[in-house]
Parts: sequence; structure tokens; C-alpha cells
Amino acid sequence: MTDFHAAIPKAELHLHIEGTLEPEMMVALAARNRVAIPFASVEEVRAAYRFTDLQSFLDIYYAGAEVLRTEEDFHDLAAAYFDRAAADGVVHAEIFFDPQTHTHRGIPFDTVARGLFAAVEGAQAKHGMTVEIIMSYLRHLDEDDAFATLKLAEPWLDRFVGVGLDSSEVGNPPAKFARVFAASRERGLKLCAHAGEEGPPAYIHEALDVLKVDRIDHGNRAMEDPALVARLARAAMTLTVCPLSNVALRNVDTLADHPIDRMLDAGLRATIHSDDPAYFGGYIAENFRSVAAARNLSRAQVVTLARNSFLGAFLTDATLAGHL
Ligand code: ES4
Ligand code: ZN
Repeated sequence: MTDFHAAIPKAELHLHIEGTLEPEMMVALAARNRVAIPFASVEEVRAAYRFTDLQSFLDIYYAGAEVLRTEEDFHDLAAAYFDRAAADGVVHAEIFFDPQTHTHRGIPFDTVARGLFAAVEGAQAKHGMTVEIIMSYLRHLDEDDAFATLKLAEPWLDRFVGVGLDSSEVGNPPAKFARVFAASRERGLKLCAHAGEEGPPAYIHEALDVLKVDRIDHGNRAMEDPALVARLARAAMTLTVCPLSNVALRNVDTLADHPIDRMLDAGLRATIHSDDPAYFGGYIAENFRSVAAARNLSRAQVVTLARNSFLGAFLTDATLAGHL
């Protein structure tokens, strides 16, 4: 049965495609590619998904990505995600991929991009879904490495909607990537950055002031800084919040403590997304459903959250109007 939370049309704006690698596919790709993984079964993979913070997750997430080798692997991964997203009411998706996770282990940028874009064409044909791809720089690496990635992306740049910034936040502030974000903007790319997930409110200010981002990923910790909340509200800045991720990575204790409705009440343009759903226990509809139950959200609040996902998307005005 399709419930309200799955049925309501929505845009997915915060989804790492590598984070949709389900244990079943991890085990199957390990066998297909003859890659050794430190797990004997799907159950063992799942049992390893107990995180204490962002880094404890990232270590397992990068290890899992080792099974992704061929263009077909990236196609199959993304195609499986688009099928799930369509069933969850996603009509438009802007998905991240982490090129450096793959180029650093010898997988050519073009192999990854070809596989992903083949799946995008399939999703458009099969589901009528519109899809954009955002290439995300890894912030634990240096800015020169991000520049090298931008160079590798050159033949694909008119097909990417934007760039992002993810991985280990604390100790890797936005300003570390000031020049590569400026260069990305000059090439016509939209800009987003993870900020205020584990890092302090100052990192959100910096993403706005130094990187000049168009969208903030997570942003939960803005709630500690009333002046920042006022600034984000005034700018109608979209914050792509991921409730199940926040619980899995211990940024909030339980869903019952999640700030999503307090963020809306404070005037923030918050939205709900799934981050790394294969690791955090649910895709976008489950994020909506479980936080709505835990926080007793009204229908009107759920509608606002879904509507905000379109307002925050990198859509043209004409396409946006069709979704509202
Ligand atoms: C991520 Cl939850 C999260 N935070 C930062 N970087 C990431 N990459 C994939 N998931
Ligand atoms: Zn994320």
C-alpha cells in the first residue's frame, strides 16, 4: 500500500549514490568482480552498520565502495536507486557522487560517469523522473586534489548541475576549498556543501561567505546560533536535512528529539532527504514517515517539507512551476 508519505511528490536533493549500495548488491558485486570484502554474508554486512559518529560510518562506506569497479556496476547501482526512488514518490532527483573515492583506487572518472548517466537515461525513460548529478569533492583530501578532479570532469561539465563538499567535516572547514569552489562557479556549476552536520555553526557561515553556496546540506547545527538562523531564513537558504542519518550518526539521540519542526518554526527552508539510505535504514519516504510519526508532524508540515524540496532544487523557474 502506498501511504501519504510515499505518494506525495517530492525531490530528492541529498543522496549519495554510493550510499545506496545495499548489502545484497555489495555481496553480489564482490562476487562478480572477485573483490574480497571482510564479510561472509549479507547479515554480517548489516551487523557492521553500527556507527558512533560520522567517521565510523565513512570508514565502512569507503570500504563498501571497493566492490564498484565497472561502468555496469555504477549503472546497476544507480538504476536500482532510481527504481526505489520512483516507488517513494521522487519525481526529481539531484544525486551526489564522490569521484575521488573511485579515481583514487584506479577507476577512471569516465567509467563512473558513463555508468551513472546510462542509468539516468534509463530512469527518465522508465519513470519519467528528472535527474541531475552533483559531483562532490572529498574534504579530507586537499584542494589540489579537488582541482585535479574538476579537470577530469571537464568533458562532462555541461552534464553536471553542480558540485558539493562532503566527507569528514570537523577540521576540514569550507574555506579550505575557496578557490576550487570559485573555479566551479565560474564554470556555471551550482554549489552545495555539507555544513553544520558535525561541524560548528561557523562552518555554515563560512560556506555562505567564502564558498557562496546555493544550498546547505544538513545544517542542523545552525539551530545553536540564532543570528545564523535569522540569516538563513532571510536568504531562504535550503537546508537538506536527513533525519535517519542524524540518528544513525548520533547527531541527535532519537527521532523524537529531531529538530525538523523547530527548524520550520524558526522560518528555515528545511527539507527531508535520505543521505546514505542503504546504511541508515531507509529511503526518502521512510525518512518522512518516521520523523513525521516521531515528531507528530501535521499534514501541512509534511506538505511544506515536500514543497520545500522543489523550491530548493536546481530547477528552472518554468520547471519549478510545474511541480508546485
Ligand atoms: C556523508 Cl552523512 C555524510 N556526511 C558527510 N559526507 C558524506 N558522504 C557520504 N555520506
Ligand atoms: Zn550527505
